[in-house]
Amino acid sequence: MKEEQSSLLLKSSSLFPPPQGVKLSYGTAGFRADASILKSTVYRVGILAALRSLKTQSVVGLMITASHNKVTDNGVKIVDPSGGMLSQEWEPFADQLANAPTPEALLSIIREFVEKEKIPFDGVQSAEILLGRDTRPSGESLLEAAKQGISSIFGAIALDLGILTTPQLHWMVRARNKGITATEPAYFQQISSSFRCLIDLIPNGAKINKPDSTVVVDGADGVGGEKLEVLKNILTGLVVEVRNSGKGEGLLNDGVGADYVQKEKVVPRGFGSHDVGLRCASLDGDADRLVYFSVPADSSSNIDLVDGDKILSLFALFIKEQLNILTKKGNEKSTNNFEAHLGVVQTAYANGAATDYLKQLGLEVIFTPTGVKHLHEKAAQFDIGIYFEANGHGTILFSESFLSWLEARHNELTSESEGSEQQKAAVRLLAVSKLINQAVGDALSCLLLVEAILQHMDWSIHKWSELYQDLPSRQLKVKVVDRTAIVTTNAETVAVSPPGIQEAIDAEIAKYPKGRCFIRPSGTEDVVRVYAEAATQEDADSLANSVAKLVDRFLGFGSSGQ
Ligand code: 16G
Ligand code: MG
Repeated sequence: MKEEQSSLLLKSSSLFPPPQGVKLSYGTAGFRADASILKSTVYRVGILAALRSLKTQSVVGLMITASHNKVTDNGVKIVDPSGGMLSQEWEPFADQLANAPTPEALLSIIREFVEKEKIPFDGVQSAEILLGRDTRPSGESLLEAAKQGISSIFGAIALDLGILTTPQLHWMVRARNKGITATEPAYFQQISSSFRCLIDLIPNGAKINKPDSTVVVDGADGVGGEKLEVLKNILTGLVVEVRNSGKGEGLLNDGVGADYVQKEKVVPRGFGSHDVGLRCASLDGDADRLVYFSVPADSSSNIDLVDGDKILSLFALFIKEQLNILTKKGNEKSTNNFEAHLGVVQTAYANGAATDYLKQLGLEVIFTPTGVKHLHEKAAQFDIGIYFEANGHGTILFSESFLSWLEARHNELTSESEGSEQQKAAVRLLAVSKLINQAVGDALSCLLLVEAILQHMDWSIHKWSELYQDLPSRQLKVKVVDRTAIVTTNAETVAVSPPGIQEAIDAEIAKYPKGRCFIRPSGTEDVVRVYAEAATQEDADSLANSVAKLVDRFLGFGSSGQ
């Protein structure tokens, strides 16, 4: 590393001292903490982003958001050149950078890493980083810190894209590296036109004048609500009413948003008995999660939740149907067929009834640990891989080889039999691949796909919700001395440490019909999470409670000395 580079790093990092007595970890989805202690971390992630861009010789992204966390928190994460999450191999380096106590320690960590990774670091190569942030008030000054980090690496430039949803930034990084226009208008144009294409192909003509063609969306008082206000004006074929768009008095994620709705199973602020029967949806604070809900007739605050599992089921059903039409044996040449491998990916939080339903559709279902990076990786192994967490984060991935086959087949069908059912199925699948965000789960694009499929099927939210009945479940969290004492395996369904705890959990599960329960350390909060499912709500509650007590007995504050 050149002398000037080293002294620039020493000088600039001395302006961003790390917080005292805090150990930061890249976690499930980047660094997150109270915004007041994050400047140094964000500055250092700026350096990390520049190094990642140099290493990959591609554009990377840096997003400032704390998603569904409270408004006073913030966070930062990196978008890899593919548009996905930062390579997990780099996470330990991110932790080291964030926790280096002094400018000198920071410099030596960087030096060592640059050498080990053979990063071209001569100031000749250039690095480019796209920056985005959500609507949190702390975002602007943190973004400045990120810019300082980036400009402390010679040859690195930052392009500030301002306020964006997290999935928009992922989409833009991916687009940029593919040589496609990477702007917000281009993003809106792509998702609105592919939505329109699906609507135009609805059997028996568009049904947009039906009374339930309106979807009412809770924008969590965040960036998603703000962007949806723009998107809805360029959409045709759907009426969107946005509430909690961030323009009013309401506070981000405060009694609103997908995380609140999914966990509490109650209406968000601004919704109530006047919405009985309407199709409602909720985005999270950075618009990478989506859940639907409706307010039942006898209620003003309880909801009928239509979660990520049901979104996944709806998508799987539609894709499977279109694939069947496209590849059905007929008079076409058999060489034109492609045995597309369609699979779905879930986590242990998926409701047991959802998994049964998907299996019964004949789909291959696989499980991974919690966190988008794990699900995404597995879904990418299929020709068409659909992944969703119950909390509403998910997308559909199409492999390059399937897409090139689909393009070719589409061209062939268009010249041979334009307007045939098969040709329409090919157009629909191509439209889905453009509508759905291939980089990461995206609430706005998923919302449009759900709406297009519901119109296609001519289904109400109730019909959709009745695809299967969720098993009653309960989630609890337990504060413990050290949550890392829990080590899990089999996609987090079995705790291998502390010794004996799994046997004790199994003994509890055995007491309840259809009982299922697991524990895992949270990747975003200092707690252990307990999930339980059983045939009745009472049983699910009781199972969750007794396992929470077990966790407390093994690892709680009264457990030391055990
Ligand atoms: C993060 C993850 C989400 C996961 C959640 C679990 C991403 C983009 N987000 O929000 O997928 O479900 O963490 O939180 O990966 P927990 O570990 O606190 O339960
Ligand atoms: Mg989020």
